[in-house]
Amino acid sequence: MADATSVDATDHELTPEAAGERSTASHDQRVSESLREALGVDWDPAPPMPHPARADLAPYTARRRRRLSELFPRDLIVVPAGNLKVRANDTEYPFRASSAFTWLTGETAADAVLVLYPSEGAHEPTLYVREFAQAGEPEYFTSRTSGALWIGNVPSVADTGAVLKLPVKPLTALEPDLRPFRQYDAAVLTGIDGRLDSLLPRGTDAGLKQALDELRLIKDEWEIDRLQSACDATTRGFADVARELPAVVGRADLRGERWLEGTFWRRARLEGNEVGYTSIVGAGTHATTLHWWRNNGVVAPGSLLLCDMGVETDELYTADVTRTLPVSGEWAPAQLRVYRAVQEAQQAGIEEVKAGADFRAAHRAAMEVIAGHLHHWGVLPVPPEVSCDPDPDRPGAGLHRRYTLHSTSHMLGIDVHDCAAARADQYVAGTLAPGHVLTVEPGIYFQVNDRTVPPELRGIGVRIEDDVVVTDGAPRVLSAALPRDPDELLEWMREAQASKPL
Ligand SMILES: [Mn+2]
Repeated sequence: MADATSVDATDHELTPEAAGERSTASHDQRVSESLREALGVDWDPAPPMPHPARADLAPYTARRRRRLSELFPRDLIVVPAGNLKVRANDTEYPFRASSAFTWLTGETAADAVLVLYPSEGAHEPTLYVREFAQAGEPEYFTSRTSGALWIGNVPSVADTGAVLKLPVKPLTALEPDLRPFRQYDAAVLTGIDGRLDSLLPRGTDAGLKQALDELRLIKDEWEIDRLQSACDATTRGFADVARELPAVVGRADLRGERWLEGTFWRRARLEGNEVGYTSIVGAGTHATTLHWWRNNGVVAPGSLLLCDMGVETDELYTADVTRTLPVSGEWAPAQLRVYRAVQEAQQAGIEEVKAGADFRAAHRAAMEVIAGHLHHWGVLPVPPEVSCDPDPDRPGAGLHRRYTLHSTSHMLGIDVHDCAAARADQYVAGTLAPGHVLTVEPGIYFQVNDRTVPPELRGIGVRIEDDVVVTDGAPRVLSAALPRDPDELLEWMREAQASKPL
């Protein structure tokens, strides 16, 4: 940061007087009296900042708020976006609004709060948003966190209301508006905005978090369109990685995994908000570590590269996709054997993603395929039907999990592991319905130090992950543009490597 003159490191409520007298950051210069006076005058209004939300969103958020309202007909409902979090000293992490808040409003700004006021069996919404200090106000120049000159303007209250199509007030109105409700048992999404929690000391979750996660299980058409966009951008990011892969293979002077992580991240920033979760880029034996996100390894020739990466759109919907690539552009026989087994398992899983099926059906189908191959290879010492028996007390049950480690599916949406607070009967023990979006992501992981595995298979890790929508008919694979067939994957890599980056 090149901020030589700011006086306001952390306290955006700093008074003009204090701003003139204090230098709160160690590297700041004091603002002279003359400068402070000069900065207060002779400005035209700061250029307005259009609200970034899509114009077609408002009818969907209105419907979502109505559905929430119906579940809590008499309650004051309060859902905050959350606040900036300190990374170190006076620097913060990039802000990312709470998922339920954005789902209900389309807003993504820090400190914003949605309040649904009960009114005759329904609710009247008000969105409170932070305004930034404008030209002529002292903090226009002096505040690092809310000075429009310092960090850029934000959309006005009026423009926010016009785009999101709901009543909007400045954040300064929140405290007085909530004062009559201090003794009220409000339903608050707690633990996200500490200042808000203190405004409503009797507020409790009251089942709100669970209700919101259950409402979010079924995606509307707008959300599926955004998830498709996330998958399309993710597909382009994978092509970027495939294109740059040859440049890092075998380069001991480069941290090849880190380079490729950066390659994907650039695509995520170009086409969306960010990556939806920390990218996993594991070459060679790192592919057998499920959450390998140190991404600091060398990409050795002849190894496999497992990339689990997803672009999060500006509206905060994320893809969650994994491909495992042979870095030198050809499969070694042992690698191909494992890859084909995982692909067969994934296909069996995807075919179970249909309305009326158990959520766990895809997992069962994928595990039966994998256990069959493991047994055939002499790795699994019991028949697959024994290992896949759901009765944990049966001798031999679950032994295949040593090599598969994780479940095959989770819901996907604004959160990569979406709707985690939904009750089991609505989610993991429930039934699939049109509008559910889930991953299908089986894997086989042979640890390099596993004595139960034939030496030629040790150190091989393969996962294939796609994002699938439940429809009234066949499953719709949002990430289908990325090939999964091992031959098509090689052809796709060659095409990417023959293409120009821009
Ligand atoms: Mn996943």
